[in-house]
Amino acid sequence: MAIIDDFLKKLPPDTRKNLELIWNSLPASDKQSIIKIISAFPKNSTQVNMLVDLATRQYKVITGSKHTVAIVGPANVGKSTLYNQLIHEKEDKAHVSPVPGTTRVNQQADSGLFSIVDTPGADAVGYVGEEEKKQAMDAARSADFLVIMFDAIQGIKQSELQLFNDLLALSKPYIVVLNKMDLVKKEEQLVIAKSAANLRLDPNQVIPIAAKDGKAVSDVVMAIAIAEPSLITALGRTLPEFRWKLAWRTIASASSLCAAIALTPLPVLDFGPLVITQSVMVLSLARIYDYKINLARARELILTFGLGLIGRTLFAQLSKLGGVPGWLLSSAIASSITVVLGYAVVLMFDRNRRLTKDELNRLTKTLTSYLLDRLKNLGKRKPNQKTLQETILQALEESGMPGSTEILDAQVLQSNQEIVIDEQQPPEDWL
Ligand SMILES: Nc1nc2c(ncn2[C@@H]2O[C@H](COP(=O)(O)OP(=O)(O)OP(=O)(O)O)[C@@H](O)[C@H]2O)c(=O)[nH]1
Ligand SMILES: [Mg+2]
Repeated sequence: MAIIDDFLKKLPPDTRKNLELIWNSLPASDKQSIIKIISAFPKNSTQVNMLVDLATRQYKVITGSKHTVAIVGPANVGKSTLYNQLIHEKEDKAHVSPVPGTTRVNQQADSGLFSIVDTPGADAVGYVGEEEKKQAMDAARSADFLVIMFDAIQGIKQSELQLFNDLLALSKPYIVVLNKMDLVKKEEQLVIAKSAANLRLDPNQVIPIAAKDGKAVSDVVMAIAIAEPSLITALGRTLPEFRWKLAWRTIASASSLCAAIALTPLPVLDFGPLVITQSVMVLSLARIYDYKINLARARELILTFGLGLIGRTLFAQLSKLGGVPGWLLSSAIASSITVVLGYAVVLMFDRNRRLTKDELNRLTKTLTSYLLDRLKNLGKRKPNQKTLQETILQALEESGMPGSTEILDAQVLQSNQEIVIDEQQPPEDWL
């Protein structure tokens, strides 16, 4: 067991606690196979690092502790306006005015999803300004997540950049929002691009909003959820219309991890970490759909779908055809069965609908064919895990599946196997 203890030591304490729980609930045979696999890794191997990464990211989802989100930025950018949109109780409303320096002290309230803090402008000068900046930075320091807000009209100058760098130095997860976009007429893209460039960010890392407008709330909430998976659980419970979109994030991330895991030249598809990743995914989906389930039951559920067998059979069939490297086949299949599993459990949790073996089989084939097609650009040589994960994530993102379950629903209804997601034809020699 020393090897597992060594592995667990690499994790942050709260993650370690969760992983220990999961480890303890595994049957002895799984434990044995995981120990065998981990023992085979050289010290500091990328696989171990990947598992550590997997554990930290995936297990965060099931901790579900209370979170604090602080809105920080220069004076008068609209922080209190956004805060008012996010909070639950009207009586907690912050004062809003066109005069810079309206908010003088931190104010905290419940958003229903997380606790939210409005802060004074953190860029003012002079004694009062310093005091206010200190307040804002204190709030940022104690928050779990930062919404860093700038003004589209004021743009990013030296003082904004300085503030941004001070906030980044806190090493908190964050999003950047550019407010008052309603005042920008035609040059929207230009304004976003310029602000992003000044902040040394990519334009798609800047979220344009108009805090005055209620729609900003869903943009901001969604962006927080994407940046911070541990909030997903709380969000799914509170906002049913977001459920599939949130579920999709969990599915896509588990699926790309499974693809990376399946790159290893070890027995694929029954591989312990694959099952662990899938179990945690099922557990996260259960949380999103408010379905009571524990880890042992999640694992049982995975077995009843029999996707491991479907994957192995497909692997055997496709490898006989030749021409496709083994790593590519196993990665595409591992990724597909994880998506199919995610969709199947969502159907069960959400609509009490159970897919048949035939339907599961068909979906797996279609998705594998789609992924093989998308992955073939990687060439014959095995890519590194990061490249593979990114390629899978992009392919899944472009599949049309993230928006709603419609494409998958339509696939289930199709009796014709040749219909392929996103109208991509399967490479004929592969299926
Ligand atoms: N046009 C437009 N005005 C906005 C928007 N959001 C906020 N404002 C206005 O901007 C001004 C400042 O808004 P606040 O929410 O008080 O800004 P703040 O960042 O909290 O300001 P301080 O507390 O002074 O730091 C007010 O007049 C708001 O009505 C927006 O999306 N569009
Ligand atoms: Mg304010």
